[in-house]
Amino acid sequence: MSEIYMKNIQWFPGHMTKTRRMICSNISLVDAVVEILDARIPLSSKNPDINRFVGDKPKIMLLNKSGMADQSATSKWISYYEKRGYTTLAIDCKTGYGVKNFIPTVREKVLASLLEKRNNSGMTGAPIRLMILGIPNVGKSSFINCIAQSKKAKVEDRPGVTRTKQWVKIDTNMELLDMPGVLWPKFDDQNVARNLAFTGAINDNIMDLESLAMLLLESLARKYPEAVQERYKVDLSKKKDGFELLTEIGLHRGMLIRGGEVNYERAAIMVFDEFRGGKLGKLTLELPEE
Ligand SMILES: Nc1nc2c(ncn2[C@@H]2O[C@H](COP(=O)(O)OP(=O)(O)OP(=O)(O)O)[C@@H](O)[C@H]2O)c(=O)[nH]1
Ligand SMILES: [Mg+2]
Repeated sequence: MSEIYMKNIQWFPGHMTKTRRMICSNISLVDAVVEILDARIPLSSKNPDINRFVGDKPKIMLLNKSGMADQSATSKWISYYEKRGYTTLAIDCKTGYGVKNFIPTVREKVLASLLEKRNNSGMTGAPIRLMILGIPNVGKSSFINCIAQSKKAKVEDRPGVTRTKQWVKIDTNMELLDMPGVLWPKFDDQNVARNLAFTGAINDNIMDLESLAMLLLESLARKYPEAVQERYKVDLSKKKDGFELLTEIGLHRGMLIRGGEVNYERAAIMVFDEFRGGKLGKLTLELPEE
């Protein structure tokens, strides 16, 4: 990631290197992989290394947090991934949307041939084992809790909550392997790095939130001007840069320090809380054709 946004150059934490190894050493224990993407950033949240780690294991993609994403964009992303051969579902673990389609899709589509083989050889009792992968904070543990209908895995609103692998038995037919979130060591595209930071996949403590909030506001003002105007009462008839937007929003919300200057840190934290909390509406930050 660019030095402008990072306080700390050592940004790829050691625990992620361990997770990458953990994926490779546990992959032979599972029948398929579930890759959870963030429906607001369905391309940026796709780990380019995962296919290499999981080899030819069957795979299903879930676009989670779809309740916070633009519905028409989510449909476009589903066709995008389906066209590329991935079975893909939109879900939301907060509301439960789409989750009931998961087990039937795994049984009837993703693992149909394996289950048929097991059936033919009389091995019907073996449980289906699935590894749950995805970037930090995307909702892997929430998804497991949603399927298990109980709080078996720890969930918090920050990246890096799950620190090691954990098997969760759903019933006699299914076991899910929760994994820590994993990123990749180098972002070739700055937009990808920004999208990950905007949505909360990277620890906020290692970033310059003020510059990041300015970039987020610029991006939202370009893609969803009505949402920004509606929420923050800024006039977007004239093009404004991120600094101007954050200043206007801070002034409007009365977030000032002594002397009347805007408290940019507070304003930035507020913008992130509101964006990540879905207060600006249902937004998707990237579209397949871009
Ligand atoms: N709005 C919304 N929030 C969600 C959804 N799924 C998860 N969350 C929230 O996202 C945050 C992270 O969820 P976790 O389940 O801990 O994510 P994780 O992928 O296990 O994160 P790590 O273990 O840190 O990698 C929590 O605050 C969840 O409540 C969803 O579908 N919609
Ligand atoms: Mg987790």
